[in-house]
Amino acid sequence: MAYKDLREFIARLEREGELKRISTPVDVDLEITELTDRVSKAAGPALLFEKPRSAKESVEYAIPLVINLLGSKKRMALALEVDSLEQVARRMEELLDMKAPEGFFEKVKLLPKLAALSSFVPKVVKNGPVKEVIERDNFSLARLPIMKCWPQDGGRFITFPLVITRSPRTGQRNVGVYRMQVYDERTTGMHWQIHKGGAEHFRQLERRGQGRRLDVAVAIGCDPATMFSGVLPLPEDLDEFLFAGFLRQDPVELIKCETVDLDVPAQAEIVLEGYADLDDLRPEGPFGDHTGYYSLEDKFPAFHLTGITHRKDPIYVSTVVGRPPMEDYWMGYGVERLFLPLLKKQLPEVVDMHMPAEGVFHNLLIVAIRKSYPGHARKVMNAIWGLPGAMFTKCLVVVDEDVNVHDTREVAWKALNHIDPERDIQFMLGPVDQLEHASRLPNFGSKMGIDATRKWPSEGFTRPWPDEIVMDPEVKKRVDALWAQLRL
Ligand SMILES: Cc1cc2nc3c(=O)[nH]c(=O)nc-3n(C[C@H](O)[C@H](O)[C@H](O)COP(=O)(O)O)c2cc1C
Ligand SMILES: [Mn+2]
Repeated sequence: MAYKDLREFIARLEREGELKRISTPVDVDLEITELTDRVSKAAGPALLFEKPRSAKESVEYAIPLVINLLGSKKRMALALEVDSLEQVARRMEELLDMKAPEGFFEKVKLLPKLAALSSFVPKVVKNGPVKEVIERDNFSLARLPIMKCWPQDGGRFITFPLVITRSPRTGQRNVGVYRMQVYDERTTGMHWQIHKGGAEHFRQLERRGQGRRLDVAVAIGCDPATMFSGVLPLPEDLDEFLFAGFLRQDPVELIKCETVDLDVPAQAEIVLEGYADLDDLRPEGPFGDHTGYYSLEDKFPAFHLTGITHRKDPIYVSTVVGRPPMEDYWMGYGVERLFLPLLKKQLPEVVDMHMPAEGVFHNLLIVAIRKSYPGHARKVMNAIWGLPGAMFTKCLVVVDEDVNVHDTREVAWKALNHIDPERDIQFMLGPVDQLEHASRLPNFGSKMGIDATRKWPSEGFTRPWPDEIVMDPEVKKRVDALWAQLRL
């Protein structure tokens, strides 16, 4: 049975020994980060801070803060109610196998229309706990235990919001997790990066010239599949809440907002309603980011609140990013496993892929392929750089199928042995992630592909390729028997 809401997930984590309650008052300014970071690095549990406070503001918040909910392989699996993420990947494969159109784009385009998804279309309901308290006049963000994460951060940031918008062109909904810097009690920043769904809707409004305000609703604290759907790089015409329904095998319940024309999860803990204004861009940041560096100040739209609805006793969900690995790495790992079947549909030669934590998603992607023709690795590089999401990959390493991409020591050993750098490294120019700080220009820079496959005579490599050193199996057997006796 799908988790109905955040609480059911928290209760499950507690039963599994995957969540620790902290009743000691802890400061939302930096202290929660430091504690969470230590727990993250030690592969520890989710944390429920029952008494967040702010010494600076002299506040003891009435609302508890939960963090690191998805911060391990086990909790990612619990979130999606599977024994291992491979199970979700298999469900994804089954979904894709129901119809077999040609090519990745057709597949992806088809996703929203698949009959198998139709039973998971969000259900609009009349009542829901998120309406237990409706605040249209006397509302303020100051009651929420919003963290200042790192010393040089430009302020406090809501870090795990589900930002909901509707396309002014097609009416299609989008949900994305974009951080929100608190400017005052009723205004925040809206950090949707240039390539993301929310930013596209904002541009569409500008192009159409029909009004200057884009309705935005923000849900904080939902069932874990719904929260996770906000970080998925889904195609533009696939509603994240529909996909969340597929992930949880039960439709998401939505309910109408009070002050804007949008629907939000009825089981959410807290919903912020408001709009982004084309004429109100403000400095946003700096913010200690996924990369382990601060992303610098830049201009983003302001989000003006028009109301807040919440449960009687809401729980605020936060996350903190920084030097990897942290909670976001495990979310990225979930995305990697879920999207591998989709990648394999388009590129059947792909055997496996992995994004190591140190590469912070876009900086390093390792792909193992079944190599069938000369130049095959280059073909795979070009294809991956043309895919949504994967297009940002800064360093792409293509290895043969016998390499375990999850073992970075094995990858480094084999790849470094296999390359003649001048011959095997391919540079490419194109769009880069907005968080990229080393590229020559914001959002535009170079990428590198490394062909670390064995080189073939048909690729001009006519020297003999040596075998890997492997012990004779008979000898291994004899030594197995000796091993116990020798006590080495
Ligand atoms: C913890 C966390 C914070 C994130 N913050 C941002 C952000 O501030 N801005 C942004 O554009 N993307 C951010 N992302 C990535 C987006 O959520 C992700 O790219 C998602 O696919 C966007 O959805 P969209 O494709 O519908 O726009 C964040 C991801 C995580 C896991
Ligand atoms: Mn989207």
